[in-house]
Amino acid sequence: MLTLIAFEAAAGSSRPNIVFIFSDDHAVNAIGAYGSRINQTPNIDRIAREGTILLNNMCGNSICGPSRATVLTGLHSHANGFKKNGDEFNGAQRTFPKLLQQGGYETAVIGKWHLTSEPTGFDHWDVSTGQGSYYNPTFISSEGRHRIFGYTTDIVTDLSIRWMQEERDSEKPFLLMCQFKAPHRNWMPNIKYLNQYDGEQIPEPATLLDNFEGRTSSIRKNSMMIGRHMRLMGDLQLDHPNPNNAYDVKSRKTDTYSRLSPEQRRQWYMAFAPKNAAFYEANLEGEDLVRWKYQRYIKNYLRCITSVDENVGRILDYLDWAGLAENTLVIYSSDQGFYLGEHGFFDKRWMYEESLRMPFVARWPGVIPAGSKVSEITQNIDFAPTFLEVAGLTPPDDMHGRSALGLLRGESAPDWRDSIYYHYYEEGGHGVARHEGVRTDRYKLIHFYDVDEWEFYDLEQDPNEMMSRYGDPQYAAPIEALRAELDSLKSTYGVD
Ligand code: SGN
Ligand code: CA
Repeated sequence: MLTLIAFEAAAGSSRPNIVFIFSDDHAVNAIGAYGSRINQTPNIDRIAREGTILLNNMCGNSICGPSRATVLTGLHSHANGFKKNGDEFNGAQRTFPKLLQQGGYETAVIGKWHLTSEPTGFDHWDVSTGQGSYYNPTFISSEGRHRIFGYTTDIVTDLSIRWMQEERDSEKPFLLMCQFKAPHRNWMPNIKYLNQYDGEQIPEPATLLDNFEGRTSSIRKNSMMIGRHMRLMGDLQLDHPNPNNAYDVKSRKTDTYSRLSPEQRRQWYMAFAPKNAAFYEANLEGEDLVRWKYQRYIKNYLRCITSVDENVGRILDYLDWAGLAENTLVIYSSDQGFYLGEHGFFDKRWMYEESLRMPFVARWPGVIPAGSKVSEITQNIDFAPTFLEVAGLTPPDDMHGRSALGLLRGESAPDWRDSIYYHYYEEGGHGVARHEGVRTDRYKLIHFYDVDEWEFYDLEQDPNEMMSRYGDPQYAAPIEALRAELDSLKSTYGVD
């Protein structure tokens, strides 16, 4: 059974609320607090400024369902059973929301779930069906399906605020998991931001035109290139809706705009029709076409983030107004990172930095020192034990992760881990081969085990991972050390 450990929060004797704001595919490279060169996120940055930022936080399997299953269980994919999207999460297993609930917390999850089975361990749940829709989305709760008119990120926030204000048991501390669909593919912004960034050039990543020299055949076989694989129709709005037909043929086929109201369709037409006419006029080819596609993609991705950030601001504002800010741990994170044109990619899955890294900023006044930074290597296996300790509960010993509360408080942890284990299991999605690997503060070793190809990077010398050093005699010692570390991590976590 759970034991309550002595709870000593500077903020008071009552156990804190936990508001976990989680988005989908938000890369650190598109967050101001992480040094974004391409956008501003004042509200997410506010959490970091008034709290802390985990600078080296990573996932264990860079894909949606698996990352979420790990967050809930504190276990790597092989142990929680959810290795790839489409698997069914075993809701009978131990999760941190269940332990919080048993420990006296009121619990809720609102927004994207994507774990196939119904949520368990929540007093209240109201989640998107599947991936969810950007416009006029359908939700499913214990009472059945319902559809709400409006824009997804606003709606998930409305439902979250309503639950905190009107629906929860206010006698209990609470856990709210507020989980946005955005900025997931196909990057549909809110009407009011359809013209944000018009006339601007968003800086390109240095590796947009990567030719994959110096790496294995595995990276070349991908199907996630902005140039070759991102669709002009569906992904890049060249099929803007026809405002005169309720459902034109293209919309019905791709389902891109079929959920939009006539007025929403008209706004989309006004925003994209002129830009699309200019695109056809220009007749771009080759690198020029890749650069145009990058601009169209990144602007829509960033417009989606504008709504995410705005709604993070609404939640912070609500917590202030309701007098909850002082005794609430609020976190902003995302299920994995994403490629914003680095290596010419979109999507995630690889163990390369941009999708491996997960944002994590957290504020808890009086406990987390304002403006602090954590450099230790943390991972999504640590979320569950951290939240349990925050709630005054003892994290079970057999969770793979470890509570990072001490790090969040600004304490040093000399025996903190110095490497993480990674394993991507899906076969074929976006042409990414299965792989596992290990990363330390300086080095990364990746094994594409189906084809037995290895890559090794010195992140200090080569932060963009453009040259694998596997087999380079100069790196013989660290390569051997990382191979041993990989074996050791697998035995620690019980990987077959
Ligand atoms: C969809 C997307 C993919 C994406 C997966 C997984 N295609 O299938 O690009 O990799 O989701 O995303 S789309 O045409 O439907 O947009 S995840 O976040 O759920 O893991
Ligand atoms: Ca995701």
